[in-house]
Amino acid sequence: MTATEPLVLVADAGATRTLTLNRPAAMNSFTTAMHGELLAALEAAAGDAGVRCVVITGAGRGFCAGQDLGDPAAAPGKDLGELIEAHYLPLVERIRSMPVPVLAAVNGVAAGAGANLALCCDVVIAARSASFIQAFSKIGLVPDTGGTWLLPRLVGHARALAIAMTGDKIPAEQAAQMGMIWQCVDDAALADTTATLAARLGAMPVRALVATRHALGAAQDMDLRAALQHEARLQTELGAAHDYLEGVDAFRNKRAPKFTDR
Ligand code: T3D
Repeated sequence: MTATEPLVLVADAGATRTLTLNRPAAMNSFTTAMHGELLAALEAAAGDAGVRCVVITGAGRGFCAGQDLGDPAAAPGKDLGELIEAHYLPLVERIRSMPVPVLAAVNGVAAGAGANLALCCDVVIAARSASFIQAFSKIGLVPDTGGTWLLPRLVGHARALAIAMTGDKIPAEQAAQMGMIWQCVDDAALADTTATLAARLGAMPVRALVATRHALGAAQDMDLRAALQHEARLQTELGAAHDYLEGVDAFRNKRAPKFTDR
């Protein structure tokens, strides 16, 4: 890797934009510079009407090893809370507010903030050789990058607490079995499986998919009545949008729909 090589590679295939974390020698761990490039790439994807699905993956044998522990931003004496607020918080919020589905293609180990970066994506597909490590406890920290919120919701309190306290490596297959991620596939199938799902979701009514992400997240903190009312409000919005009219017309006329809303 040369000094000028991007820290995040950006590639388009149809309406899918793939963002590849590109610090393979350091397991794609986060420096301040890589944070800047990833956030900028996500902003660009959000603003590009031609992008209908985003994939985040890693170069080399790792997905992401969390914070680069050698980066000056994380040097002893620094306020780590400030680092989190400045970089990891905006990253999670940017991903969770993307106007298109976001997939994580976890090609190798995902540790610390790297694990939770994957888990905050909409759909996580991992290679069989990949693993997830809540590495924070091993260096005297708590899970960040949304880990305290995401993990219990994905796997339940008992598993979340044990995973976070032990910092044990959870193999991809076990992660899929316990519902931490969507799917574990053979290493050789990761790219194709991800590309196929990304293309499929990108051809769907992405505005409704994004509203579905929002609705499921919001419902976590609602009682049933509030969730029912929230669903009704969303159907009011979506039912007046182009994609609903298109979907119903295509169904009634037995033709393939062409969804364009974002
Ligand atoms: O500042 C703060 O801490 C606040 C922010 C918190 C957010 C966080 O993410 S805290 C958690 C930080 N991450 C970790 O603690 C994970 C540290 N890394 C590991 O535990 C292991 O490297 C892995 C399990 C990820 C992979 O193990 P393995 O045996 O497959 O590879 P390796 O040999 O350990 O790593 C390969 C290289 O990547 C190695 O460099 P070298 O010796 O070949 O020059 C290693 O130092 C480097 N590397 C891996 N992780 C990091 C890293 N370099 C800097 N920072 C890393 N996080």
